[in-house]
Amino acid sequence: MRLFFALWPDDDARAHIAKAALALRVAVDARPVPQENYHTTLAFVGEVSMPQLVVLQQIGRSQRAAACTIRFDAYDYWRDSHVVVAVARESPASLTLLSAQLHRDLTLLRPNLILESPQAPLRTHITLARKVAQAPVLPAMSPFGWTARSFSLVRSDTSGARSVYTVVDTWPLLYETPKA
Ligand code: 3AM
Repeated sequence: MRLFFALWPDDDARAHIAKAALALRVAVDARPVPQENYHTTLAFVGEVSMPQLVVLQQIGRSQRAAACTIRFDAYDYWRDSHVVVAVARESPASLTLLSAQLHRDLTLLRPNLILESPQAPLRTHITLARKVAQAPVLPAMSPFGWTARSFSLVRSDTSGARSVYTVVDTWPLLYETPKA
C-alpha cells in the first residue's frame, strides 16, 4: 500500500478550501481535486508492507507537535508537477518541525522505507487542481485559516481513474496554549 502523512481537513477547513478552489479558473482539461481528497502532505512515504505499517503507526503516535492555525494566503502554479496549489507563505513553526521530525524518524527507523520521498523543506500547500498544462492567470486569494488539531496517516490508491485517499490512523496535535 502507498502511504503518506498529512493534515486532513475537518468540515470547516474543507469548506474554506472548496471556496478557494471555486475562485480558480483553470483550463477545461485540468483535473480539479475532489473535495474529499483535500489535504496537506507532511511526509510522503511510498509503498509499504503490512509490518512497515506498524512502524509507521509507532512513528505517528510518538510525535509531540503543537496544534496550529495555518493561514493559506496565495495560489501558486508549480510548473514541474503541473498543479495549482493554495500555499501558506508562512508555515507555522510547529508544522515545519513535525514534517522534519517525521522525515527524520522515517529515515532513522527504516532506512529503506523511503524509496521516493525527497527531504525538501516543507512547502505547506493544498493541491487544488492537477494536470494543469500551462500557467494559468491566478487571482489573489481571500486568505483563510485552517486550525490543525491532528494529523493522519493516509493511504493513496491511484489504480483507478481517480485517486482514492483513505485515512488509516489519526493522532492529536498538542493543544495550542492561548497567548497572554
Ligand atoms: O499533497 P500533494 O498533492 O502535493 O503528489 C502526491 C501528493 O502530493 C505526492 O504525495 C501526495 C499524496 O499522494 N506524491 C506522490 N508520489 C510521490 C513521490 N514519489 C509524492 N511525493 C513525493 N514522492
